[in-house]
Amino acid sequence: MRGEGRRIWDIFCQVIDNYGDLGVSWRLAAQLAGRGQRVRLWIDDPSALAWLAPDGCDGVSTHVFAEAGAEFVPGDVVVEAFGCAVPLPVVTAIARANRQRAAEGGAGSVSWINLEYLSAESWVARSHGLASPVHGGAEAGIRKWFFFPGFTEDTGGLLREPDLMAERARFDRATWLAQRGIAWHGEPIVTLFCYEPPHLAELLRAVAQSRVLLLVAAGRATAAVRAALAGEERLGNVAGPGRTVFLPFVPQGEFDRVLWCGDCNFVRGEDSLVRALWAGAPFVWQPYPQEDAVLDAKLAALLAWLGAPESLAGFHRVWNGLEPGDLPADLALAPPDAWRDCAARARARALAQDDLVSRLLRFVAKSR
Ligand code: TRH
Repeated sequence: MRGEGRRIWDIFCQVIDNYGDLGVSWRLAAQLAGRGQRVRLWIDDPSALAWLAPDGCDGVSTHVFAEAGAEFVPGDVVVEAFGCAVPLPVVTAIARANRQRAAEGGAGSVSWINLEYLSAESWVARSHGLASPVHGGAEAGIRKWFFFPGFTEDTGGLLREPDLMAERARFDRATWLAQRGIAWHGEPIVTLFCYEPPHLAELLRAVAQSRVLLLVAAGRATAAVRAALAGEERLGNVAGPGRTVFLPFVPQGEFDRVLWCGDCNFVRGEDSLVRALWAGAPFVWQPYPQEDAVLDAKLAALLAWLGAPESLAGFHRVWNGLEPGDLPADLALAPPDAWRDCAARARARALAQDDLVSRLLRFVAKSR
């Protein structure tokens, strides 16, 4: 081991689609570096880093996933993000390094960690921290540890920068919007980061008819909104005082500020859900599209952890196409006190816990 507490990390990430895999891996890498760790991030497709993290981060270097071959020498911790299956030479190198370290007098083994997807489901706590040994072959004897992020003390926790809440408290949305040339006259702000939710047109209709500013995130959300708006415009449904502004891709820190502007934030997937929680305003979540039963279970678990009032839970079920009926869009445009209280209480509960990186550092210290 290289100096107590200061380790070299190899984080492996394969981009499936969207930005969550890279977004979470980068955030983890940057936060580890912020705690004095050295991180090598191995990615198959780094293209989104150009906007997600244009300034890079001291202590984090990026590498080509496929180039982790026979020459690879692992640092102290290998993280496989979201079961991306590290290349076989990496596994072999972990086994070799562990044999060498043992022969040199037990300098501590390489920790091999599978960082899993975030879910509020109850099985997460049961699976967090389990190890899976490799049987047979040259790699026999090494163990892969499963680290599950989560919303409770008995899981791996949530990623949170140490200074995030102080920055949030200092944030002034009028100034921020003005600096970005976005006209704002004090009307409610709703932000939208989504896939292709079935009731999107209803939301856009309601926005048009209210005095609301809708900020739409770049990429798939913008494409979905433009497509829905085109249909609604043909029907003459979207004339009114509400305004829709399409945002460019912005770095992760700026994306937080988009959410800090929102009186209600529509988010999706994994990372933006957590960012919406830290933002503290009411939010509506669209899980990554999967079979209805899986989606239903994930959503129900989150709503239960949130202690969501029935109006918020029902809104989520309709928004995600899990329940028939019209979308009560006006609730999201002027969130009721019950939604605001729920978001504030959930954030306070999460803030009272250690963040993911603190737990991961402790976990690694124990699992070597
Ligand atoms: O992009 P996503 O839909 O990612 C998804 C989910 O993580 C899902 O769980 C996973 O299975 C799938 O990818 C493969 O949503 P998510 O997780 O919110 O990630 C978006 C990231 O992009 C987040 O880190 C915020 C960042 N982002 C910016 O920094 N700036 C932007 O302008 C935009 C639009 C996003």
